[in-house]
Amino acid sequence: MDGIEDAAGRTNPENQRARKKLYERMRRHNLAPLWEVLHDILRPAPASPCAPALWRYTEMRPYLLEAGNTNSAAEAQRRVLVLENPQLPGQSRITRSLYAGLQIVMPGEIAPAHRHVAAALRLIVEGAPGAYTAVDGERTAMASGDFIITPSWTWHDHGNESDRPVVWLDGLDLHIVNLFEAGFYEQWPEERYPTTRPAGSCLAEIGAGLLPVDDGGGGHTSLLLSYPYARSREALDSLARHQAPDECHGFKMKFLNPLNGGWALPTIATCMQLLPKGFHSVPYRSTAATVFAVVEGSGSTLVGAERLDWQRHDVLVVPSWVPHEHIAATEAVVFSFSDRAAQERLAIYREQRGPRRS
Ligand code: 1HN
Repeated sequence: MDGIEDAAGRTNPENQRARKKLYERMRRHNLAPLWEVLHDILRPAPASPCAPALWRYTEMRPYLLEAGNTNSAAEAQRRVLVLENPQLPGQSRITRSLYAGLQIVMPGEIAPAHRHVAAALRLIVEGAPGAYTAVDGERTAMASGDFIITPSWTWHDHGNESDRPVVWLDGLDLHIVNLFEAGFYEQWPEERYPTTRPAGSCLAEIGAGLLPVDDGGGGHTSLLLSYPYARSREALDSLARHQAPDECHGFKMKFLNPLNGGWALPTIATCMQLLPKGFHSVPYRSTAATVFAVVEGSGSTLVGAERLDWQRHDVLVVPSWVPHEHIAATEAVVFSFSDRAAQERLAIYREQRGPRRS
């Protein structure tokens, strides 16, 4: 590189002064030299500023409860502790493109109705009979391990009619929407959006693979809003009974939009995986930074040079293109989400299955 620089006269002080002056004059016309920044813009492979990180539920829960007793859900709009990537503080990001947070709704509370372009997913951590989220006027029950979606621009409020706090993990595509400067947000004038359908209708109908005959079938988002854990667990067990585990993922299944066979949400890919006791995966990496949330069991994930030891309800993040492997100490079930769905739509997604490290 030095030789080329010398040939171009870069290291010559007189030349450097001339360049500086050129750049200053150009800047007045909003022009900048690409050759000074090209090495930062074009990299041979993704070099994420994000760090691998682990959030322990035993450490987060006391803060959540304290927040629950400090302000009301109505006052806070959404009472959430944001899981911030340690390398991106103050940005409300767990990865460059995704938001994650733990939300608590105390007994008797309502998180008021609103809607936004950003789509949301919920993984229920501590559910209870009587806890619900309502999407466009239909309530869905929140039990531990359930996966529930809030599609883009749908009215939603959350309530807790049980006698204990309910907690869930939120994931949103906020930073994708904001990158495109396509965000809108509205509050409903009352606490709750009016009821439009009986609780659980969409699960009873679309969950049975049935749709009123003349309905269009929706767009890019799943019309099935709830994927109860009991059924996800059964599906994983069923797969494990007739198939060998994938060497990188164990038994990993994606949450489907039953109307088009694609991902449940158009931007965020969501999966649930079963890792048999003692399973040690072959390293894997992809361009989709991934958030993992432990539903059952314990184990470790080796991410680059780090080892993250996880237990039930912990959350961890693996940055883009960093090889990682999972080791299950007990049988484990792990939920995950990433921006893979958006990357596939943009035709930029890549993955690599690596050889085992010696
Ligand atoms: C939001 O609307 C919810 O509806 C949760 O529960 C977290 C984080 C940022 C922006 C909007 C919710 C959110 C959010």
